Amino acid sequence: MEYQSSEAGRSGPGERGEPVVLLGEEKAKAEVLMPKEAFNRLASDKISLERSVPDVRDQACKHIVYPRQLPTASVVIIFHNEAWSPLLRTAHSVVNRSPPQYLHEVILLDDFSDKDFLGEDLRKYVESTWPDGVVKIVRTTERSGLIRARIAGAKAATGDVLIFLDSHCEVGPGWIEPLLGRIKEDRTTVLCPEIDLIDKDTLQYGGTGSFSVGGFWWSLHFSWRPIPEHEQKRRAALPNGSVSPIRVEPVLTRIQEDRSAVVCPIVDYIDANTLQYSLNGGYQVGGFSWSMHFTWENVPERDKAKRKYTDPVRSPTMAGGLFAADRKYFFEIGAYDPGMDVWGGENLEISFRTWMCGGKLEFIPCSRVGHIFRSSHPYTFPGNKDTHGINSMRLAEVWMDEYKRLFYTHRRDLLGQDFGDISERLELRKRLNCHSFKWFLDNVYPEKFMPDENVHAWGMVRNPSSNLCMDTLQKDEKMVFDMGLYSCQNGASANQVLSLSYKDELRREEGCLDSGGKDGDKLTLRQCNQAKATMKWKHDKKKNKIIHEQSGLCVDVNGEKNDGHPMLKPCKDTDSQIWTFEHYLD
Ligand code: LR7
Ligand code: MN
Repeated sequence: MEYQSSEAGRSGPGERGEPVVLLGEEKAKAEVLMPKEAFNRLASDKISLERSVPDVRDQACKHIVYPRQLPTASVVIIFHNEAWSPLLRTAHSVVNRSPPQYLHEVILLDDFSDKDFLGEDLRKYVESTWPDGVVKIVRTTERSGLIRARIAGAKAATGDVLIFLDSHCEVGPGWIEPLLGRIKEDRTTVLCPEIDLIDKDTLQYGGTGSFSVGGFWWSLHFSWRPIPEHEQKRRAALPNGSVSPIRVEPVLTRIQEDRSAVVCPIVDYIDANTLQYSLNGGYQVGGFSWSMHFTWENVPERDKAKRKYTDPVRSPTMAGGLFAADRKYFFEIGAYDPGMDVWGGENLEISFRTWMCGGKLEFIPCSRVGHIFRSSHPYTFPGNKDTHGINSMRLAEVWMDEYKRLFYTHRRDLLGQDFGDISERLELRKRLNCHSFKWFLDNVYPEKFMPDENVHAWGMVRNPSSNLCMDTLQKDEKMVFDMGLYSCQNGASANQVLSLSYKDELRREEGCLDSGGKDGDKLTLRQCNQAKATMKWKHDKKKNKIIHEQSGLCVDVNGEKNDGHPMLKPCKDTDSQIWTFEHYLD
């Protein structure tokens, strides 16, 4: 692969993805810029626009040979007032690391930026750097927001496959072939590369380390989750030793790669009588018996295990910015909701819609793209609107059926707000004959916890004598914290929703109450873990106690202070140990 050798001997700040650390005056200057740009622009400006990045792919990825005929790509990079060096480093990395025969074009879609250097200067730079015209600039005539900007980019594109990127990315070696190969194999797949982290302070390019898939919170924010067990099983159970069909046709290429390889095709059957051609389902490798006869053997575990690092991983959702789809298919399944403004929500919308309307969403482990994760948005939100909130309302109203209630539990403030006209999106859903949201939950995201379904009880957990309820006190559920108490809000506060699950957990969406089990211990909310005996609780609506199973101690309201915490106490007959759930389901 040429790009690797040409990048090998480079030296300079940030090469090989190394961090750039500023000192003295420069450091001070960078700190002043930080709040505005939300990343270290001075560090970025020091780094070559064509810097090398480490090849963080698994070794097994490097041995995959793709068909020589792949669909062509239009890479669409949308931006609004992006800084110069990250924007152009994105473009350079794409041109330098994509085989030219597959790169139909790179579209820099300017969403009505008002920074001078993004006007004429950018045009001149692009025309002189890429005189063959492979990089094009398309500009919107009003601020469109990232959703409509992507639609505009997709409409301007003419390649077979669309690949969207944020305007502060660097693609890794070999990033494009696995995306194009998989779409060639199945045009109804929507694909995300594995997203690597580019540090906002030092611009260091670091691998993600562990593979994750996308989930969501009922507040309709995106979350990362470990690959669930059912997906690991599905991948492990793919036909014994079969390799993805994108590895067929590789005989010559394989020998070109390694002249010491002796290569056999898979042998299919042609029936001697009927001449019917049928595929060899087995995909085995050759062995021998001690009587010196040839035998067919199953692919040994050691070779199968490698596929764990190369096969597509199905994911319920995507983060949003970095993905590939067959261009025509992207429009067939409804592109994006053009009624969504500026930022937010479109990532879950396209995820739910893809699955519900017959497509698949996958992460491709062998395709790696780095992204600068910034701490805030370095651009304005016209009208100061909560666009994530309103966009999420549109998505909930169109796609989530009765489950939209769980979104509004978190966003009561949105109830009754104007979310615009959604009739065309409802029409689309009907026309495509899409599945229900329940189908999506059952089939694509079965591990998603529903606070008010398949549980013993849920809602406010109230101590009647004090009228205090268990309350997260606004703490972020991703953190570890002690459960608090607050005066009961009569079902109006998402902070007071807890569920008693069939697994005897006292839990929220992802966090479960845990306790050391000693007299006086608080109840700590942390990541649920079914293996933990200290996370099991018993409650029955007759005695109204909440008993910590492992220790046998009872939850006690512990005083009447609003800022207090419930704690474990020896069980006794007292009002301070009485608890009722708002809703009992059995
Ligand atoms: O009005 C705008 N017009 C634009 O063209 C606002 C933004 N943009 C551009 C912007 O210049 C950038 O290139 O849109 C792109 C995305 O904006 P970011 O970088 O501010 O978004 P983000 O990275 O913070 O947010 C993630 O979620 C968003 C939800 O709307 C989008 O889907 C982003 O693309 C998405 N980014 C990623 O998925 C990258 C990986 C992050 C993770 C995890
Ligand atoms: Mn981004």
